[in-house]
Amino acid sequence: MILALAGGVGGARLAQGLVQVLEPGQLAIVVNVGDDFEHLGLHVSPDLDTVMYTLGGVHNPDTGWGRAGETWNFLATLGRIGGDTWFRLGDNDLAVHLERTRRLRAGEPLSRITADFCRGFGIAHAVMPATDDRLRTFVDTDAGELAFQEYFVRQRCEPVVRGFRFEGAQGARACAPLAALAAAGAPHIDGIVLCPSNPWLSVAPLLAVRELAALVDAPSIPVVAVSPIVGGDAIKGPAAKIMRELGHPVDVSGVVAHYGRRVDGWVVDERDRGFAAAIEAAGQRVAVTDTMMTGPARAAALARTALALLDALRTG
Ligand code: FO1
Repeated sequence: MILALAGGVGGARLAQGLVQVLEPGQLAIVVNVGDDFEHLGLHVSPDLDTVMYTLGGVHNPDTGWGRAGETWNFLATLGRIGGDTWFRLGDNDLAVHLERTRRLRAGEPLSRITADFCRGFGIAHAVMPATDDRLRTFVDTDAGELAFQEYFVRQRCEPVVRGFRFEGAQGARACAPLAALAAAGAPHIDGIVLCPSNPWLSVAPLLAVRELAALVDAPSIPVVAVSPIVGGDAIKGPAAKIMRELGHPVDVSGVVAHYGRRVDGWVVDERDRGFAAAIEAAGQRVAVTDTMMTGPARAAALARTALALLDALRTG
């Protein structure tokens, strides 16, 4: 069983590659919920929906989030009557938020709701939130502490980042399906893939869930990370800006240093081949390949490279 830890768009893209290579029983995709928030009375789970829509083949390829071919009648009327339209909710997307909110209010766990929704979108692989408990990412900035979507969408990641807080992390436990996998432990979990998601905004809130951190830190479980920084920049999103603001080198070395010993092997892009020697000198393995997931075939190729590195780490 491979665990893939996924955040936003980059995570969803590699997840789409992994599901082409691994059978449903061989892969579990564990998704960040730190971006979740209550909006217009609805519980919105952006990263879960981005993974679900991408694996369901209905995502908007331009934005990475939301549905392809979406219509915006609800939002247009909301605007006319003075509602908040800064967070764009499409008509098809709305069904997921309404039904998720209804079932959460009925006391159902997010992991069970997610499993049912993914089945509805024809997804055979296991997709689950890291936790069924409340866990929220807050970003400390020069404009004060901001809730995640306030920072990311409303203020377009413009405030200068000083740090992060994952509210609820202390008590947040792995969701039931993940707890079962964690209990099965090393022999059952052959390896972990850290998808090329934002290390600070998406992966950190995943690793704030203690059972997940314990699996990543388990000496007997190899961990491979795909660098989200390519050629000194992020493919999408504010990772490079955040690295600059936190004083990290904005390149592969900055990401490698950030994860430290938690990662046993790195997959870096061809353009970052120059970092391979230093990574290996530090005792980690490295694979150099084209990490641009421009489509499903490229995502599957990158997944194969990451899995091959896990195999190499497992067999030593
Ligand atoms: N991102 C935006 O930049 N603007 C939006 O209006 C927006 C709406 C939205 C609606 C549903 C959803 O699932 C995601 C949405 N996102 C939007 C993306 C979201 O903020 C990010 O995907 C994650 O929170 C970070 O990866």
